[in-house]
Amino acid sequence: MKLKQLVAALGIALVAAGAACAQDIKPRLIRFGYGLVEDSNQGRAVRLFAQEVEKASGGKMKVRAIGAAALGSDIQMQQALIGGAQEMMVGSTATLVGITKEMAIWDTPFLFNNAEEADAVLDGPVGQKVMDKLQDKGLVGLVYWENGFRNLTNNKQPIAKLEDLNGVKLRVMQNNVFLDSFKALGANAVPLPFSELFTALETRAVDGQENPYNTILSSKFYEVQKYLTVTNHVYSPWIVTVSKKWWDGLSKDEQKILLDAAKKSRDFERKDTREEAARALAELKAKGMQVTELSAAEVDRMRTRLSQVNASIAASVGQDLWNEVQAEIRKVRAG
Ligand code: TF8
Repeated sequence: MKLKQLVAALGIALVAAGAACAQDIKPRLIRFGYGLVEDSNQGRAVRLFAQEVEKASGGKMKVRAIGAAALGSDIQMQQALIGGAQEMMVGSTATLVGITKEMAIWDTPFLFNNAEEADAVLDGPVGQKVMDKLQDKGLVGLVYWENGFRNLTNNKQPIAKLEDLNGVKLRVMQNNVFLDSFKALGANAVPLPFSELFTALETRAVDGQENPYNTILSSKFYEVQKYLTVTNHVYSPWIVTVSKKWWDGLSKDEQKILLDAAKKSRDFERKDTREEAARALAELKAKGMQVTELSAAEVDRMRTRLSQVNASIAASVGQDLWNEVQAEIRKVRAG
């Protein structure tokens, strides 16, 4: 390096260091838990978040990413955040319904027709409003990520029509909307945490489950499930949350670093998830899964049957919130 360049480089380094000093950032260790394996869309996005936080804080804030539910199921981690024993996590909004009932709005079957509608509503004022409800309960929501449109797998028989679900023992998330939805479809719905799902499928304690293609692939459900039916029955968001107890002790600069990194991770995660989802079905077929596409008539029957649960969702989240979400969706559809 020439002297002139060296001086210039030093100058830049000094300015950067000065900026970091002017900010109020303390050494912090952030335990960030999640349920899927490291080699998953969830794991990749947590790693990106960790890198962004370390970069923006000049290495002062360190994120320890802990996957595969090693810190517990979604529900156990939520409690750890509320109590202040863990700083951050990402998990399904569906598992938060016991804490914040408004989250159930996102479990409405066939609520969104596509990912663009989901992004617009979740990132818009109603999505923020629902997220902010967490604050009274000791959690701070930062951003929604995409879990994705859910599809059905089972080990009993191909599901090509509603009646084929009769008596199928199906694991659902620990959430009443999912329980009621699959009961309405005729399945024998069993709530279980995700962390117990692979074993439950393997030992045939349950016949089937429903999750996006990405998860069916990353969690290797194809090893223990033969049949996949493309239902896209609901769009599942993930949500990145922080312990409010811990968040309230952070400086404004530190909070901003986390929020900015969370937004970057959201944009990365959605893109990554969509790319993976686009090729995952072919991969699942290649791994030996037998895929059934439902006829349009069967999708309609399923949709009609599932609309039975709408009234109870509206009652539990409040009719006003229900109406607001419907209005937002109409706005997005109108372009
Ligand atoms: C489920 C969810 C899970 C997520 C994950 C553990 O079926 O879709 O994949 O909550 O964060 O439980």
